[in-house]
Amino acid sequence: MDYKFLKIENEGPVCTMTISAPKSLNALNRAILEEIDAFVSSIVDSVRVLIITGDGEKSFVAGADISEMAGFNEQEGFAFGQFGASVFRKIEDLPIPVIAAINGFALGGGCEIAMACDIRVAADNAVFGQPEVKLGIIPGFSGTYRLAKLVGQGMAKDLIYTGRNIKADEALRIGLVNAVLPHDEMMAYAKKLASMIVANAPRAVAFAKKTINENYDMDRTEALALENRNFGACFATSDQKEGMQAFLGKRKAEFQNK
Ligand code: CO8
Repeated sequence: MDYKFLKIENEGPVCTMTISAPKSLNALNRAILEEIDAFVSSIVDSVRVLIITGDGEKSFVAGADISEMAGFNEQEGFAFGQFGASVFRKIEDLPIPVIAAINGFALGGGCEIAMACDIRVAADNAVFGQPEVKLGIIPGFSGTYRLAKLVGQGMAKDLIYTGRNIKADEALRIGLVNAVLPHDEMMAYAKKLASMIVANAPRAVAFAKKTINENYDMDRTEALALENRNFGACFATSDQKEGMQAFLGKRKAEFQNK
């Protein structure tokens, strides 16, 4: 499929999706969200890691498109929020790891799409914030939930109530991002992480993601039982046999994703 707002690049098992609407600093309108939705739904098994980034030097995603939202009534606001949140949930639920490579502004919906990813690496010029209350709205693509989960309620409330922007170093300090790199090294670092993931047993990585995501909202007993079930399920995969035989045979494992 041809996309107007997405650039898709496949390098072996690593796919990079670049959101590209440079005139609005890659702000997300419905058409872009529809393309992301279609792309994420079409990802094939051969893709083992997805990297999401923004086009240009300056911005990852500068939020939802304010010019599109400005005239919404209540029902339209509800529907747009619901659609955006469903697209981000699809990203979060992909059976493969997703790395956000944050190359600049990650504001509002930009911070929210980054938080739907598994791992966030930021360029040193990245700026994060949930400035929605300055516009008379609240984070609507699941930011109230994911930001509080990631950085704690106190810090989430500070950022969301004040709408203040923070730089990459503060985002690192509060745990919003995993790593900060010089701008021109950030994508190489994201790809290095991707290649480390790709070397591992695909089914095990998928089980790990599913387990971490699902036990997030469970109580301890349920969460530990889920881990126990999924740990057991790993032993029904041929990759577990291969991984352990390779270790014992002092050779490199060749995983089949089975
Ligand atoms: N929407 C639409 N257009 C935008 C957006 C945006 N979010 N961000 C930037 N643009 C446009 C600007 O209007 C400008 O367009 P033009 O050249 O036609 O005037 C162009 O991009 C370049 O922007 P600036 O000239 O402002 O560039 P600066 O470097 O001076 O500033 C900033 C960059 C700081 C990123 C600034 O553009 C800015 O503050 N942008 C808005 C950031 C923001 O408030 N984002 C949150 C939006 S709300 C949101 O994301 C809610 C998500 C949940 C939605 C729920 C649905 C109901």
